[in-house]
Amino acid sequence: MAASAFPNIQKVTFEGPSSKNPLSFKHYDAEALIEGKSMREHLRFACAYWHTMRNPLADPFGVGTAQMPWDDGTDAVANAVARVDVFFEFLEKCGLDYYCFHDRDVSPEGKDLAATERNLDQVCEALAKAQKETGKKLLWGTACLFIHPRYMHGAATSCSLDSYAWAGAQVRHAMNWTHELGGEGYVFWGGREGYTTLLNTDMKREREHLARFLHMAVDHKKSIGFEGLFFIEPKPKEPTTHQYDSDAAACLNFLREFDLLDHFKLNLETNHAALAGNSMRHELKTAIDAGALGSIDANLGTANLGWDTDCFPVDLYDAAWVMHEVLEMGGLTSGGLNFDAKRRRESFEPIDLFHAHIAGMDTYARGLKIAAALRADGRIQAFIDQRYQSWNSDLGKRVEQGKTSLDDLRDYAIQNGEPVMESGRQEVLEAIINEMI
Ligand code: XLS
Ligand code: NI
Ligand code: NI
Repeated sequence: MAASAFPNIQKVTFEGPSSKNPLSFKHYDAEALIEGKSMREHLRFACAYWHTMRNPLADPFGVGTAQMPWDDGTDAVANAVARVDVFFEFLEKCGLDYYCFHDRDVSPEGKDLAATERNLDQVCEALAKAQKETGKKLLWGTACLFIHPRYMHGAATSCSLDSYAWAGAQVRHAMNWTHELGGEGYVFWGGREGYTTLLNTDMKREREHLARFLHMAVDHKKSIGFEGLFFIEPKPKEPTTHQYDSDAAACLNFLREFDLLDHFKLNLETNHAALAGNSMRHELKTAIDAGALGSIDANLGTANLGWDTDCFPVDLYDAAWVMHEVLEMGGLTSGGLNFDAKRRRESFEPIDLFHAHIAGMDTYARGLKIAAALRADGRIQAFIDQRYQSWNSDLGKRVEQGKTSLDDLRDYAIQNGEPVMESGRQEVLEAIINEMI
């Protein structure tokens, strides 16, 4: 092991809500039980390699500000390997059990495809070793098909077959390593799988190519015996004007249209839901009702900005609803809560990496507690059940079973006269949530 990258920081521990120590957990108590299961098992926190190790904190108007004293700033493989130890020291000290990575976060491009593959092999060997030493696990891996200029027109939806082939090669190799590292899932986020303008785009062909690409990925998965889950991560735009996987419903439609639904679940990101103009809870319900929620990228957008600002998730309402839906579906299985989040450009010191993750972990720990409290309280669920009471009648049941006609409905309406309405009581329900928070 190399010298410590964070020599003045001890392992972060749970000190409880009254602690004023910024390097402690106030709510995340890994072994504490909620609904009979430890917080660690409920939350399955993961750290994003790209943000934690590689994000320089630049913006469109300014250069990066992040201090990374362990990084020599070069694209050398040795530098990439050196980052691995730093990353695992961070995971250990911050109490994060899982991580996620793109191939290009961990290792640089080489002079050609074969050299690029060899670079990834070297760094992934270091990742395997570090996992073994620390017991940390890979939540999911993925291929970066959006940074390099060869993907300017898209990857699996490129007008260029040559780019499409490179993308396939990259996914193949990234999936092989995800499998080798015991990854629990593999993500497809189609950053450039969409269009900037329809003026130059054959949308029908592009969507069909994407489907063929995903089918090839499914075939490859089977051929190497990878048993992890495949996740599609919806996002409506940015960097494209329109991304084909725009939201959960669009993804499900795509998967259904191209006979892929059995092979994919969704990785939903809070900030992407906001960009799509949906609440995260809407996205979660859409996926869960289709049996397709796989994993979650936990972050937070900046209201009214319209950009994927990837702030650390510190919104209690958001976290409570996310955890409520997760509890309702019976928990995340192979998925987790991945902090796809970056510090603000002004939070440039290494210690800010700790502050940011601690804030996110504590927020989700509280979200979990609030969600469990809402379920134990039961008033909201009881209200919903009561609201649909009329459907428990004989006619209601027959409608739900598909045993009625419009004639039956008419007979009933004639007999029963004008429907009597009841209040939706939204404000009462909102007040109950505030009570729990
Ligand atoms: C970008 C996406 C990306 C995916 C992984 O907005 O969230 O980070 O999670 O490729
Ligand atoms: Ni994401
Ligand atoms: Ni994102």
